[in-house]
Amino acid sequence: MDETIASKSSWAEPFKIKMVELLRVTTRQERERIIAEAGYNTFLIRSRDVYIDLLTDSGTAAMSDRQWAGLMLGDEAYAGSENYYHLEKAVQNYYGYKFLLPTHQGRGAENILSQLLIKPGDYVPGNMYFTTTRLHQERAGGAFVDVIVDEAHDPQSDYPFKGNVDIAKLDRLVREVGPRRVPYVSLEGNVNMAGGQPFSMANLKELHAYCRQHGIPIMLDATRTIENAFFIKERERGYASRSLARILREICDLTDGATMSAKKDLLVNIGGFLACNDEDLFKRAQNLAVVYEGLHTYGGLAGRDMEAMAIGIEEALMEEHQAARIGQVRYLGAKLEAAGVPIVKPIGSHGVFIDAATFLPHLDRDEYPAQALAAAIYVDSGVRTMERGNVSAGRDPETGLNRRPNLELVRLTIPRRVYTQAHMDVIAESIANLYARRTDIQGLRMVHEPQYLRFFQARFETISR
Ligand code: PM9
Repeated sequence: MDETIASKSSWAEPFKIKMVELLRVTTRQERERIIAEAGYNTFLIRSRDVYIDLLTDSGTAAMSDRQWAGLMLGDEAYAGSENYYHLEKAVQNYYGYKFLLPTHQGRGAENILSQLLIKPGDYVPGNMYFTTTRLHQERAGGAFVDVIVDEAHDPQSDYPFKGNVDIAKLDRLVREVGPRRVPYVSLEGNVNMAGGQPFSMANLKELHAYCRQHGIPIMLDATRTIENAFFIKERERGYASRSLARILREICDLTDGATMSAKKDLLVNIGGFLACNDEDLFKRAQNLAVVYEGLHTYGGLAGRDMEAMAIGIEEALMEEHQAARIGQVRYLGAKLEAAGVPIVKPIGSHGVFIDAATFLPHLDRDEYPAQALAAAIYVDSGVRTMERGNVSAGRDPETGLNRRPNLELVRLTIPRRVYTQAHMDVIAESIANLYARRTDIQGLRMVHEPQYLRFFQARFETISR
């Protein structure tokens, strides 16, 4: 590692606080009422009723003074905003793709990409599903096929690159259906649903060689790929002295295009993009953007949002930023581990994932242990977390049954540059206390199930024994 604060044994936030947002603390009695009114779904709680918000790292970052200053440079022209050209230059420079289409957020880009590349009856292999990504693939007529390494499905495996693609699994699919039924491989950096787990550069190189041989493009979900680059630098031989910017560029150069939710790595509250090297695909994407997003030079964003995103790319690539960001996540994870709380290993980049199936062995998967645990954590301390298990996985379109994934997790997602170490201490203490009383936690019954991405709006009741 470079000789920065990050290279010392302890780390500190590489910023100081200029403005604060006051928090409200509720009573346990209030929280019991609030969670029942929210149907035991943390997405349905009002933000004012939350003490520490670990629901997501999406759009929740604190922007820097440079980014806020960038907002004032917003060129709010309908067409050809200056900020679009700044963003285009930044994406070309750091991600290396030739063409850029801004979108309102990640799923806007996923929608366009899926509609353009997937035909009914196609198969889209990927290194574990992501909720919105798979939904758009399915709505375009494709079937998602999980080709991630087996270790990713085992919360206890401490394999350092659980985001890797299992090339043998991919090859089995390609042989079975033929390469023409595989429009692209969907490759996610720092796989969210596996606990924020990276792929290695060696694996990507192997995947690239395989895909070139079979004429299959690789489409990167670049949402947390700078965090993936951090792990490559830390864990993979030959990368310790390379900059995150160089590693990011090497990743992108091995892929054909990317969808991006800029609300994560890029430290903005809204925004995304689709980027690629194929001009024909780009032209068709620009055209489809006017149906769903807005004109191709703003894609549903204000000019100021694009400016903040362009600045965010540079800040996200600062080594000390990532060292502190991932250091904070690890600090919380280590505290929970020390208290005996079962968590996914290795600790990922964007949050600590509690293994709810091990935490609550008395609950069946169809009593939604992770949903029940997220509700119990909120009642205990006002900390808001998110279910990433049987509710998020949804139903198998063929059987109509719950998918019951092996990973039944509660995600404690850490917003970037928002909370302090003292907040981490409070969170760890509350969860450790709850772990001691875990047998009191009751299962849930789903009483309202929306058609799409049910985890956002589903409602539950407690099952009393
Ligand atoms: N991720 C998250 O909290 C926000 C929505 S789901 C609760 O983790 C990946 C890897 C994501 C992601 C969103 C999207 C969609 C695509 N890929 O939310 O539409 O983690 O900007 O991005 C969320 P948008």
